[in-house]
Amino acid sequence: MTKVSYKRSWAEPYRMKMVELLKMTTRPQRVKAMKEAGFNTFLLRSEDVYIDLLTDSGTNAMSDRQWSAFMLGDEAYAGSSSFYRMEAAIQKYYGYKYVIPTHQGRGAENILSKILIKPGDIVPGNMYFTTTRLHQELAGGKFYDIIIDEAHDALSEHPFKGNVDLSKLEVLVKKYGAKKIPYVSIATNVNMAGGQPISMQNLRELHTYCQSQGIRIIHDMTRVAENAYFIQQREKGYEKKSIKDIVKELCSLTDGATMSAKKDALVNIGGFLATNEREVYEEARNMVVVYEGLHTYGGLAGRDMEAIAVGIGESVDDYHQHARVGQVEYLGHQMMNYGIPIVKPIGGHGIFVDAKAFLPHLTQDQFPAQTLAAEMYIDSGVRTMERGIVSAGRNEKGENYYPKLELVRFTIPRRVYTQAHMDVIAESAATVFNRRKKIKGLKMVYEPKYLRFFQARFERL
Ligand code: PLI
Repeated sequence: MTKVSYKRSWAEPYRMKMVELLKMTTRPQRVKAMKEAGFNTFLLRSEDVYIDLLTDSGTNAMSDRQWSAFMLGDEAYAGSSSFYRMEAAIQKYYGYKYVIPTHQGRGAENILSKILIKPGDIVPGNMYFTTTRLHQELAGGKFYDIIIDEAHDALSEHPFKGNVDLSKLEVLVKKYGAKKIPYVSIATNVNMAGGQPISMQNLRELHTYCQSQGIRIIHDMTRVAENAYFIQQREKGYEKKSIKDIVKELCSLTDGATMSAKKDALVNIGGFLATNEREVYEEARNMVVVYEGLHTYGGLAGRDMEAIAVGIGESVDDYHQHARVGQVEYLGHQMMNYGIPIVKPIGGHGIFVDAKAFLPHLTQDQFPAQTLAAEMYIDSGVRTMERGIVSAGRNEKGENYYPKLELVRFTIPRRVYTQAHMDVIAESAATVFNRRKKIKGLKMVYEPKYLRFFQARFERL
């Protein structure tokens, strides 16, 4: 393979052969749509959206090779050859021994949590993710955040904000004992911190410590190749290593994994659970039948497994990652040039705008991030997502959590939008930024009981 030259501009290692036409809307149409959606971007109809940055999950564009592989899908109920091709790709690129397919990431989280966690157990992790933590809690565990403090600081420029603070883990081990900790939950490229990576050195030190204590490391490898890209770019000794080799090394320092293939692996649906332990595999193989489907399809069509097998290979290509993260960085730099406050360093899957700094005249109770997401849509039809007080919800006493980070996520789907789209997004953010002082906050007029950010409704103050 030719080495990527990072001295030159990146460009996409593909060209377009089919395009999806979008509906263009006017400002009055968008004002109406936003009102009807109760100022919640989750409640918009996607046909009213011009550039959809709600999530990078399942929104990727598949390649010609993935679409061709679709036609090879073996839809047999049992023993599908598509499963064996997906299993072989996972073993080859990630190195895990045993594989159980699931319909998406949370299907794997459900099964693994049920197998490994007993009521009263402690699950430390490098920041939570919503579904991951919920499954740990539903299995009777309690999540503890052991990520470094810098991860909670939008302004910290630490190159590896996904790192674990080992002293926080040692405190938990001393307090509860290693037997109460079935595993440490490690995400590669930490979503909630802004798509921030863990370093190889930090993971190696964690691995050594966990081995000495007899504690597993379970890897949420949803964005592992993007994490590997940052290691290649930032960590000493990895400059000349390929993303493929770095991904394999990351996985080798962990004992098992859950994966949402809808992100890194470049597909629209799918996931899996992987483990190196025979007993865990045997149990998972039995349990998947209850929740997902037989152990050779786990809720997926044969064609989905074919697309995952091909997508995994494409995701570890150096040129692909250079263009993927390069595009996110391009947008981030455009926004910084306009003076827009964003979480730094720029993450792997999106730009996280600091809504508290963007709209300092709004109190957190006036929902600055929710407000900004609504304003972005009205300005240009760009759909983003609130990650602040609305997402954080309420505690057991019914009081609002007031999270330190009040963010709007501009998530970039893979291989979907062009550099010109990035310019439009940045210009729109700048337009909103220039009239920020005139922007009024929101009040919540409908609040659902669970995961309120999906369906809550708001009105302008
Ligand atoms: O959406 P799933 O069930 O395939 O995967 C759940 C999931 C697990 N871990 C991490 C780090 C995620 O980011 C994740 C899903 N993320 C979504 C949907 C997102 O919009 O970020």
